[in-house]
Amino acid sequence: MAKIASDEAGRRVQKLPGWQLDGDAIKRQFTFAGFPEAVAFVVRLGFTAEAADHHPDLLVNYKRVTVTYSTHSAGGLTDKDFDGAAAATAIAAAMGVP
Ligand code: H2B
Repeated sequence: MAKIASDEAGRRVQKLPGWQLDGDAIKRQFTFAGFPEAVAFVVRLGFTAEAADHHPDLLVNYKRVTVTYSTHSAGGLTDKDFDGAAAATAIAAAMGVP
């Protein structure tokens, strides 16, 4: 999996609402109605991530979930991270978090 150059990564992240570059990673914080919804999101994204064999870092703070993607084996960002970010965004949107 080819590492994406930082200028290209900057262009791609701008197309993902709420996501930002953080060094060699991309991240976004999602805010849900409450803790159960935040945990449900983590479980749903967890199954999607496992099926894709590409796993985000997930931080739960009460009703907020911070999702961080980077491809460890590539030492930076790859297509898999942007696919994962799009999947996380879609799961949250389906739960009413645009
Ligand atoms: N997830 C992420 N974010 N980066 C990786 O390099 C990675 C992964 N590698 N999930 C995968 C699993 C690898 O360990 C397995 C063997 O495919």
